[in-house]
Amino acid sequence: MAQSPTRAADRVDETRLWQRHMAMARLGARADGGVNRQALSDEDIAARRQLIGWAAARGFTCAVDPIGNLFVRRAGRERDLPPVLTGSHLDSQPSGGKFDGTYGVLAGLEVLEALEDARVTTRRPIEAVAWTNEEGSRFQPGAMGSAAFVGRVQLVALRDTVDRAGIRLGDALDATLAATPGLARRALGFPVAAYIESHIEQGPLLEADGKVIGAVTGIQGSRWFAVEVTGEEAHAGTTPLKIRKDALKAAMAMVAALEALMADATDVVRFTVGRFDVSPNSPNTVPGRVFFTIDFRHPDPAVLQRLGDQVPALCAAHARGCAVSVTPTFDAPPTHFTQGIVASISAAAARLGLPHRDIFSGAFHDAKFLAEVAPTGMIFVPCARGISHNPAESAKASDLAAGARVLAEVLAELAEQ
Ligand code: HGY
Ligand code: MN
Ligand code: MN
Repeated sequence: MAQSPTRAADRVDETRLWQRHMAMARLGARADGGVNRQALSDEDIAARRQLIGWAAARGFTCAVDPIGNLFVRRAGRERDLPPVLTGSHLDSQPSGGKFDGTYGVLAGLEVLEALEDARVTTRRPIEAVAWTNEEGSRFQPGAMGSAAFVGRVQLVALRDTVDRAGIRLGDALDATLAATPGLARRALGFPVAAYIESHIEQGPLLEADGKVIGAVTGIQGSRWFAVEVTGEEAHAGTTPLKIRKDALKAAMAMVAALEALMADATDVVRFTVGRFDVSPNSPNTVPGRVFFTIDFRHPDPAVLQRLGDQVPALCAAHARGCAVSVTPTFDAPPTHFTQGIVASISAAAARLGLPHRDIFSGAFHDAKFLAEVAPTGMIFVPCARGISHNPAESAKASDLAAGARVLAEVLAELAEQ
């Protein structure tokens, strides 16, 4: 009897998917169980090499573009059609977890393997992609690879960005590309039929609701600023306060004023000062320089504009005789995903008997930029207590596999269109 055509979703292998997460987690492993695999680092290179190795073992071809976006391709029946893309990122926060970003890349690879195992062909090629520098921790801004892919930022302007050790992004990128030789090289950006990204929710809603799948409807807006306060180093014992240009005291006043500006009794505004560098950082020298970052987010573009536009003047108003520069480093308006794609994700979850709900993303993702050039959607799965950007980040193997099954259904459908 002819074997009934299996669905790729039926061939998603929970153990293979989980073991690959554990293998990736060893690349940049922290002693506390988390991951430190920052963009374009040796650890990132190791992760890229691991992905390339798994892809090659299955006969998938790999390609890379000038900003290091890494593509794993499964051919379609009509090879020249624009591919359906899926993926996320392999870079992590300095004290990140095993699943943020990695899940989306490995779920994409898992679906390519499941399609092979099910002997399912697709009209269009399907590619799993690892976007460069989604986190924006080492080099600002975030989602750099996907933003460059859609032409939102120019690579040439990014190459001179430096990390805290003074290493240029261009040099780290060249070293990364040189460390993965032999890959087909692509131009930056090409036509994409559709893009689906799988990701842990990084929040508590799915777990609290007892849902396994989130059909993501959109992403809130983000505005980042880099603030540099320049005062005058002076002796802590001999310098009267009234003649000091104390960069730390000024920066503290700025942050206090920003906190008052961003105060929101409904707790919708997200305001974070994540980096605060003081120099010379000596107990008995008045700080001459402070660098700090602002990460401000909101779902309403009017609020993003109204509050965000006040940031530079508010910092200047609390300069206390210091020089202040406020540089916008990221400005991404809210994103709303394609209705049809969101519906396909919900329908696939329903077909597979998985409890699901619509959900809006508080975190940004590469899908934010892909949505500018192609029908785009995201699949969320729960993570324990919503914890992320934290070594304690964790997820269940069964939930990861469930998300990959929904991904398989949706990709197979899109790749036949
Ligand atoms: O910051 C973000 O929202 C993303 O997790 N990098
Ligand atoms: Mn992420
Ligand atoms: Mn992240």
